[in-house]
Amino acid sequence: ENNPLKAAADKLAETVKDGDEPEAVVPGKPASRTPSLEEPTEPHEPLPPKSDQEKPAPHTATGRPTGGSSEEFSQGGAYLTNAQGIRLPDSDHSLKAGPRGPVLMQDHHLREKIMHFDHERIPERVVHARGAAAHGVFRGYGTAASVTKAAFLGKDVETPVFTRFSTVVGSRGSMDTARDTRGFATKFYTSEGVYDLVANNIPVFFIQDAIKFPDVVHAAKPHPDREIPQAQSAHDTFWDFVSTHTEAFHHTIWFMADRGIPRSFRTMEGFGVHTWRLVNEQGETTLAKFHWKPKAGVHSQVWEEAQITGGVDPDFHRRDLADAIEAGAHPQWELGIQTFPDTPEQTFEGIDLLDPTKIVPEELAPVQPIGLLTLDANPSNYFAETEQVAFHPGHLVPGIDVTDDPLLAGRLFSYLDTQITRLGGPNFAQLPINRPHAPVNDMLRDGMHQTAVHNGVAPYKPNSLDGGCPFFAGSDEGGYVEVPASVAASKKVRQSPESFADHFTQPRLLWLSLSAVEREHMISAFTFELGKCYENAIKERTLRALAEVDPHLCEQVAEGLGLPAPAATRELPSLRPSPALSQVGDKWPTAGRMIGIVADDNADLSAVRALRDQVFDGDMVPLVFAPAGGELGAGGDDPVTVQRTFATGRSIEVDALILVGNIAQGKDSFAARDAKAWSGTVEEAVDPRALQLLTEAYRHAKAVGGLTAARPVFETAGVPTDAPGVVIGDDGAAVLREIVDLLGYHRVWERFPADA
Ligand code: HDD
Repeated sequence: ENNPLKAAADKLAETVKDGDEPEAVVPGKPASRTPSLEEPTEPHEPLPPKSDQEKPAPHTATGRPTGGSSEEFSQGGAYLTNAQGIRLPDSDHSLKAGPRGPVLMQDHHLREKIMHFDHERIPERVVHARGAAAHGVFRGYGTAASVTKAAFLGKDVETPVFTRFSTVVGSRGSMDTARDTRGFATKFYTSEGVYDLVANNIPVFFIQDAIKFPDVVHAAKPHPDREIPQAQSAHDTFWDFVSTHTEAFHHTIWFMADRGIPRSFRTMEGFGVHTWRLVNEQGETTLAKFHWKPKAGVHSQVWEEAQITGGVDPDFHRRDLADAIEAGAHPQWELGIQTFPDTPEQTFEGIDLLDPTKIVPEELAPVQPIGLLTLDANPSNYFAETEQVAFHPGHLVPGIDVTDDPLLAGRLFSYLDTQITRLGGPNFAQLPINRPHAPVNDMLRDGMHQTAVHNGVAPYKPNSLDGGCPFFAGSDEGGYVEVPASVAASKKVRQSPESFADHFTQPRLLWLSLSAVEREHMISAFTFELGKCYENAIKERTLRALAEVDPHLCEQVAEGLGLPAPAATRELPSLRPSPALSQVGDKWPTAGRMIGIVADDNADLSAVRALRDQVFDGDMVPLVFAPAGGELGAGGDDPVTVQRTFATGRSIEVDALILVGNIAQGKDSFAARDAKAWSGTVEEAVDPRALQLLTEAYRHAKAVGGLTAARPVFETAGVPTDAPGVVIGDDGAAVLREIVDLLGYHRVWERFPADA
């Protein structure tokens, strides 16, 4: 009973037809498998191993499994062992000839420990090296059934997923808040096999042809001589490339906009960039672009905030994602598609759908929701999961196929190839995080890091020795059948189509669609980035490109650089703005936002407690800031735990700030001494660190509030109490209500009227 060999043999016997009956396989005896000349035609489970073929024992003598999950492999039992399972009495001292004598070569434990350590790092991803990820679930709405047969998009079908967010340029240890594009890659473990949507938070790409990927990446990475700057585009080689290769301009202008410095992974949109070909049950095809829409709204940092964050909390986005999930504020995105008829031209409203540097404005083709992604669990091991996950745009399921986008073609090669270096061989699909949740029977064999113990003798097709296993699956059995799309018969050329030639109309569309404050941010971003370049020729060339986008943009940046503003070479097109491209204007849910409450021992602690509770009640996160750690009101009935001291906390962590007291420093207090060490002065009536918290939050257009007792802090800081988004009152609950209302718009932009 429960004998897998017998069960498999019985199953096999059932599938064998009359008149062709083989001898029954008896466990322990060789099975007779007379090869038939023809390949069998009925699908069935793989044949059992022959009786003379033993797999490694599935259990140890103590009954512990030797295979299966990774913990069972490498982490079990109460005693420290070496990699061979030998228990160890000591792991702190090398084996020596006497306590002060030489270390002995025969110390095999020392050698194994150091050998393994020496190889702990694997090559980082050549791009997107820095990332953070989470597990989750995707629920299909069933709304896409008319255009795709992909099973995971079916109504209420739930599919486990793993999503990794990343920056592109920086190394693994670089800061999260660099101005950069963000990766947004999702692995769907569907019932039909793995589907990867390898997306970015910017809807277009730098290049139209994958052959130029090494060029753009070499230009953006640190200079090859000194290897600086790290995780920055603000340097000569990047702008040299972008200004001489203007098809990169559309992507570049997107990350010079606020999209380049997201507030959180949770507040980013995602875009599949390419046009994909969807196929429904009837075999009809539709072209489509994928969009992720964050439920929390699209929201960015401001530039100074991003720079401060890079120093005080380089792990800001990673921490934010993990904290939110741990706190139960599970981030969500709706997946949507823009659909276009699959015409022979593959264009829509004059836009070439095969050009990955072009968007289709949502006002022309609405984004139609097809499912919901919820990230609800943090990885338990960064290396095993986040580092070893391997995405590939060619991991597709039936119902989703490729188009002839030349950028996509190169990606379909590159992602598989890169894993061989990064993960040390071709068997990375066997790593736990990459394993499909659908059965795998691939006939791929051997190679570095092979962990499967395959059965059978015939990993080839056709065969009769393994009973014809495994069988082919056509469309009806869920096989992936490529769409028989026509291929243009033409001569071989190294050329782009004429329809890829316009590099400036869509950058202008973005500029025209932004709000005034977003335009000011973009002007500052260009001015900063080009200001970091040394070569005037590069700045001048970029200004010429900016002139083709918009004269105001060009003039303002030129003024900042101290250079003359060139004129456009053509009459700039008047375009209808696309409001969907702006991040400003909508109101969003405030759940999961962070509210700083600033107090000290002299503050009204009952007000602090009440505020803290009300913030929690609104599904937001309160952070109590105080001059020193520990508790406010320590020793009293109901002390308040301090989450951030003035030394460890900065305003960048919070979305809004409420001051409860006047935070004055007693002359001999710890606060006064600490503030003196920090600022060199104890003159001020208000702790200078509280002033900094307030002025920073104010300058970064955050809602700030205070109880009436805190007025002196606002006055000393020079923050006008009647400015937009500044709320002072006696009633903490009322102050918080107003603050939360302001938070729905993310920032108080009207505080700084923009004139762009
Ligand atoms: Fe790429 C990683 C997204 C163009 C070659 N890419 C990578 C990741 C994302 C993207 C999100 C990180 C995946 C992860 O978290 O592991 N890449 C994009 C998008 C593109 C794009 C949206 C354009 C539409 N990429 C692109 C091109 C090439 C590559 C044109 C090469 C010809 N990308 C790679 C790569 C990486 C990668 C070298 C590095 C690590 C990896 O694949 O696994 O193969």
